Amino acid sequence: MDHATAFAAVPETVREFGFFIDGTWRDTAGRDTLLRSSPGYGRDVSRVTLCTRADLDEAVAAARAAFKRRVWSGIGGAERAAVLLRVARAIRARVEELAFWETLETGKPISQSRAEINDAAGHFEYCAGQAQSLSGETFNNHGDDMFGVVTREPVGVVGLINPWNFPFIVLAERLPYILASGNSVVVKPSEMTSATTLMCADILKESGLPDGVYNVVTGTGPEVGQAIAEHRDIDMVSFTGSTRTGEAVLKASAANFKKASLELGGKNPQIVFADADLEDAADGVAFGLCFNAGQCCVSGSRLVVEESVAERFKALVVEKLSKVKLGDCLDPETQLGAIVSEQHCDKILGYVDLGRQEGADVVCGGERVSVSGGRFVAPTLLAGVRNDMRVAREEIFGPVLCLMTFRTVEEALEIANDSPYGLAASIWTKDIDKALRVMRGVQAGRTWVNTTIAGGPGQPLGGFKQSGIGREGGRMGVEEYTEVKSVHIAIGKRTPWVK
Ligand code: TXE
Repeated sequence: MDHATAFAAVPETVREFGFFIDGTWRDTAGRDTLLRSSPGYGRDVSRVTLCTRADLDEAVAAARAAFKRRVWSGIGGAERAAVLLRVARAIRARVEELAFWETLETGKPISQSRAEINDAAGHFEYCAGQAQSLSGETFNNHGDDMFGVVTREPVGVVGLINPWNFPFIVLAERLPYILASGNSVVVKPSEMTSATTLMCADILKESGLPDGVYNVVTGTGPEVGQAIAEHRDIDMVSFTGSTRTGEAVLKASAANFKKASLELGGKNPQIVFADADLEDAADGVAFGLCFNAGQCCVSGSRLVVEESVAERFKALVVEKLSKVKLGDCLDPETQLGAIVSEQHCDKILGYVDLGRQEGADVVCGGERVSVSGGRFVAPTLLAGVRNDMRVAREEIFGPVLCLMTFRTVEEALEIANDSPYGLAASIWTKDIDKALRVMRGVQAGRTWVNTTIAGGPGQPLGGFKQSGIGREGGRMGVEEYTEVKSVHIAIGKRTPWVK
């Protein structure tokens, strides 16, 4: 079968995955397993092992041993960079296969999966540079008898707990940053979307990453995820997921006071001023809502529009949403993909009902759409929403947009910031002063002006308030996974303390 045919249709057989410890595959024989049904097609596509705490202990021991052997932590940044660049090349060579499995398990459109896999390679390339340039500080101003240096060293063994919405790109926004300084890793992908994280193990091994540095244990959050957070031989945990689970991870990580980096939920405002290019803004709002079917932590799910243009803007957004192509996830023209699980679909539609009960109008969408055997939710606009309604405060995590209006810049900021979350915000205006004032005032780790969900490896990601702790990506993303050591070095003969 040629390349194009192999990745063109849902496979006839279920793909079995083992798990990966110390450079070797462990098979699923005699183990409890979990079948994954593709959200876009309603057909079983993959099966993973439900690992146990004993499996995790083995993975952590392998990661610790590799760290202590210094096979990765002890080599130079240039050598680490060479491996990371080989990984990037290998990812690019396997874009079609990785994107295909990403789409099958998550339900995202294939064009989006391809873009995410290519972007993932970009993170490995960026981190090759970071591996070589990571440095500390020197203090040559302590006087003639003292010299100071601040060094950075890898934290050790990192536990990485990842979500189902962006399995490979979330991995790539963390893994190469973790590897750049020499750490070892134990990853637990979401039980629903483990394939590409497992496939990454072969890529890393073929690219020369020493055995034991990258380990993958699959399974559920309450079993394996919780055990990672609690594990006394893991030095740092990085978690991406819901704020509620993030709280549990943070509490469990106190067992050995491990470092923690958390990227959590969001309820992100799209603030549209009357002087914006309304056509551009409506397009951006439609994209920000429909990207990953709204199952996105930085989804622009609160539309905060200046009252004088609200009716006109609402019509523009509805027109855009009516043209979004929904359906067959392997069709390159599809823009809006499937909803990850039946339970999650019920949750999204439950919020639409709640919106009605709270007094909102369902202007468009609001219903489930079944095509190609998959489960989809039509892009939905709720108008007449107040910011104190539950639909405006809670993360719906689907293509459901809540429209609110404001009259002044101050009111826009008040609405934007009146949220337990602070992950992202978008500002649409052609007035530079207004854009800068709102950018400064808004409480959000990522802020966009006249665009939304833009980014790349260089700039950090993370949230204010209940959207998280720490930053991933950029130089800070590498530094996050290091410990800082402050060193004072005496020069010359000591002035005696005991006379
Ligand atoms: O997330 P969880 P779920 C939000 C979104 C969604 C809601 C629930 O609102 O509707 O969360 O989704 C692992 N200890 N986001 O239930 O539980 C789990 O196996 C340690 C926002 O899928 O946060 C998975 O690997 N780990 C978000 C990961 O945590 C545990 C992305 C995320 O699952 C665990 C996803 C435990 N006790 C959902 N319980 C974002 N910010 O992008 C579960 N896990």
